[in-house]
Amino acid sequence: LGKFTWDDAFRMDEQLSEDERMIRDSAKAYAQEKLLPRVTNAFANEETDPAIFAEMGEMGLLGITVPEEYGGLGSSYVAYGLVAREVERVDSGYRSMMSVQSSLVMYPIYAYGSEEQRKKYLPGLAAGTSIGCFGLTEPDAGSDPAGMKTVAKKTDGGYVLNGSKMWISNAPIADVFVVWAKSEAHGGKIRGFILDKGMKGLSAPKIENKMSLRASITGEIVMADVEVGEDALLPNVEGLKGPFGCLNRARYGISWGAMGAAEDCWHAALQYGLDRKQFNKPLAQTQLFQKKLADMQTEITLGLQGSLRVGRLMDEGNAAPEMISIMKRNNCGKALDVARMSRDMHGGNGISLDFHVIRHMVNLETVNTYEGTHDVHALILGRAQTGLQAFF
Ligand code: TGC
Ligand code: FAD
Repeated sequence: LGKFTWDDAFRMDEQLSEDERMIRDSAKAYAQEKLLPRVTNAFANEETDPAIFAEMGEMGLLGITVPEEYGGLGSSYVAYGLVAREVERVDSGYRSMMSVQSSLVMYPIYAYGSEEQRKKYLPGLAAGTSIGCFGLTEPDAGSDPAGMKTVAKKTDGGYVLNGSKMWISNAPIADVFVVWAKSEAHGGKIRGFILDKGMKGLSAPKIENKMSLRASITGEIVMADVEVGEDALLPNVEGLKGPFGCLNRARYGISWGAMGAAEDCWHAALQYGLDRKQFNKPLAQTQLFQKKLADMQTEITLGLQGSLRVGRLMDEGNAAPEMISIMKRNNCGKALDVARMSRDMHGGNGISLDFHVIRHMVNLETVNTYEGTHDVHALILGRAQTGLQAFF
């Protein structure tokens, strides 16, 4: 008979390479020792510590799949997923900071950028001494990014950009802005531009009063006649497949990350049930409590195994975007269910930040919404089955 470990039911550990286990363990040690002690205050006070980027850079957690010659780790998508899981086990906001930097800023500069752009930006982003953000969403274009209004007009030596982006992670503290705009010189097609902090006409006001992802700063990007040279254009991609190519990577990472947050909620519920007695016995000795623990274990085990499969296919260059939609959608939805259940199982204590679970729960509301909402991914999967477009 095979061995059964309650918290690694399908023995994921033995499906990983030694390198992957090492990267996972060092991410876990960093997250537990450096991020966990500061997260409650950061969330309560809505404070983002920019030093976290440099710490992550030092640990090699930024740009894990980017080649070493540009400062990355040159490792696998599975390793990237394992890191996302460990960071989000502490907080979805911290994973957000990391995944925007890695998948949404470093990846497009690496994949679509010129050699000069790679050399100029990637080493600082990998070290975390430079902070990046990714501007796709606009006030009137969220699920439908093709409806964006930001435009780039041709000038003599480059372009002038006008428009605004909304809900942009890292924006108020960013040094590097990867923004997407309709370029008149390219027949109105969507093109990517790299903007630098301090450019005339560029500002990134903070969005206040978020009740979710409070440890990760979010802002707008306002572009009022921002003039850039030709060298700001990402030369090697055109159309929505540019931003979507980045989103495929980030969505995949989120599928792992959400499971990390869910695991933290599950383990907390188990421990709480063992410690807390009502009616003269531990809560964990009741049938209802055990049924909920079994549901959590089942969903998390299946979710992690699915992400691992997609990660292996990504590492072979053989994953389809629809596979990523299945995993992003299901793991976020299931993580939210687990967090809500765990919150309930903690009774009154469940609403206190001291028990961590409600923080995960409200964070996962965002995770379920950004990078394609739960329902938008259903429509992607519905289209793939029926051949029928249900977006509009
Ligand atoms: P559609 O007609 O389907 O496609 C337009 C073009 O894009 C190509 N494409 C893809 N390419 C690569 N990977 C994918 N996943 C792709 N999906 C589509 C497609 O082949 C086509 O190319 P071409 O050459 O033929 O033009 O596009 P649509 O306009 O009908 O839109 C479909 C829809 C609704 C699925 C899409 O717009 C969508 O996914 N909406 C959700 C928007 C979204 O995810 N926004 C995320 C913003 S970034 C963010 O949230 C960061 S949070 C990060 C954090 O803090 O962690
Ligand atoms: P909408 O698109 O208006 O959707 C509202 C509701 O309508 C949803 O339930 C949706 O599922 C539903 N809906 C939409 N279209 C359809 C349809 N055709 N059929 C049925 N239902 C539909 N964006 C970036 O570009 N960069 C970032 O770094 C970034 N970070 C973010 C950080 C946070 C904290 C948050 C909250 C968001 C962030 N986003 C970012 C934006 C995020 O990607 C969008 O919020 C998301 O894509 C949804 O867009 P929306 O908010 O405009 O909602």
